[in-house]
Amino acid sequence: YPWVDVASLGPESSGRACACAAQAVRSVGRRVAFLVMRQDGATVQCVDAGGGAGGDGGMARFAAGLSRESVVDVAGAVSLPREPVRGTTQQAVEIRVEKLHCVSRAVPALPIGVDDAARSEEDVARAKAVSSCRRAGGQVVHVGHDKRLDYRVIDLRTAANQAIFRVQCEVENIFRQMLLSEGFVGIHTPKLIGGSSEGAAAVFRLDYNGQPSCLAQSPQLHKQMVLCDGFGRVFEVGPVFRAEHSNTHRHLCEFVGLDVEMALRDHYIEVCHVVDRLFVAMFDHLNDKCGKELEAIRRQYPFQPLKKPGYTWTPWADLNTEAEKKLGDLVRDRYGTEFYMLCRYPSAVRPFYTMPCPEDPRYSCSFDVFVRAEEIISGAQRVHVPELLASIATYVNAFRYGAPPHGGFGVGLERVVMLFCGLGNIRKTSLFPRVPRRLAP
Ligand code: ATP
Ligand code: AMO
Repeated sequence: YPWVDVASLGPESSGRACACAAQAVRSVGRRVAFLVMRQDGATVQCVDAGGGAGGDGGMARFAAGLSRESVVDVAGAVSLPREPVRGTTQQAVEIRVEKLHCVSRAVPALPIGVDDAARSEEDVARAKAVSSCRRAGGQVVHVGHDKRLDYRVIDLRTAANQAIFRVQCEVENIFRQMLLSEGFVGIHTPKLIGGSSEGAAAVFRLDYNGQPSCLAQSPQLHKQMVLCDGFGRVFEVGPVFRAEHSNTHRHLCEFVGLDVEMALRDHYIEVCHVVDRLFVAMFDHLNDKCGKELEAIRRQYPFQPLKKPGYTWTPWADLNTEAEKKLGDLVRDRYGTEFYMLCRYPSAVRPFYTMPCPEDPRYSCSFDVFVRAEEIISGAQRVHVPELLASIATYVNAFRYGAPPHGGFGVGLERVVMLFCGLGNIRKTSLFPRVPRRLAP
């Protein structure tokens, strides 16, 4: 038999699907077994009707005894099932098993089941109401967030999680492709650095061969230095470390930063235009090309509408989480969009490297971008005049040897996916999230 992908199985296919995981195993009598097999997020039902290997039903009994999540190699003929397949992720055809080989046997009692982890809160509530859900010790099995993360290796097998990380890969891909097509150069800056780059409070400190050092909170200082090196437009995709101490729905201690820095001709609005082109193209692409993935995510995590507006905020303070939400409601209701940019933040609430506005230095040449009322991007024009900068010697010196006016922005990859997909918690968009009390798996 030729090797086939489960996702592309059709009525005319015939072949062998290798290394599928047995998501569900069920037997009927002693001669018939049903296996729901999963490969790369697609599932198909395999029926062992007792015909294979001698026809005495031995193979069906072997199949029925397989533990869930065992990796199994199946060969057989594709046929249309007697009853149409229920469940939206499963293939409309089934495989009549002729050969079956268990490649790797999973332990019989899994700490969490993939079908349990795949259940939405609504599914659990509905199942409780009709009492038709699988029960363990009289309880409907609902897998809590921490338990999912403890057993992330199983949790990541759900259709929604498979889709989330495929969407994340697309976001990173579009970021690179689009910037490369506009003449940006990809760079890699050091993650072990001598001091904090954003604010001393949220920095991980460590010993670097006897010298005090930090894990980079952003590539900020080095991406600016590269700009002074004659690269007119650069970007970086790399890890960013923040010593966050409280658990929030949108902060990780390690995340993937998407950073941009570029020379400016006239005004920091040139950076805003890059952000606009990049993210409009990105969101259009996700809507056009990731329909299947977005549907799989929505099936488990339906989007919740935002609350109503009505809020006052003092003009010289930074926005807190609640103020961001209220602003989001107002913009959505007035302008019909959940993707917008806020410019000219008060200088006092922006980092030391931010350029004050020439016409009124109480404001700064800076902006943040919001999706569904939460920040995904921070950006600004930078101070390129050495006398105006704080004293980090190697950084300030870079501006003494000739430095063009420049600006840029930073985006959190996990936040883009969380907010685009309305997921509500950044732990869902990090493969192995690092939050204050979690260092494993
Ligand atoms: P960044 O820290 O990179 O600027 P951010 O979204 O955290 O991104 P901030 O301006 O720092 O933006 O914070 C905005 C608001 O988010 C804060 O006023 C606060 O309400 C909340 N917040 C930020 N960091 C934390 C944290 N570590 N713990 C709890 N709340 C936080
Ligand atoms: P800022 O500190 O706002 O700006 O970070 C930029 C973007 O990174 C994301 N982000 C986070 N994501 C997950 N967990 C966190 N703890 C976290 N903190 C921030 C957000 C945020 O918008 N140097 C500047 C950027 C620049 O001006 O170029 C900076 O780091 O999406």
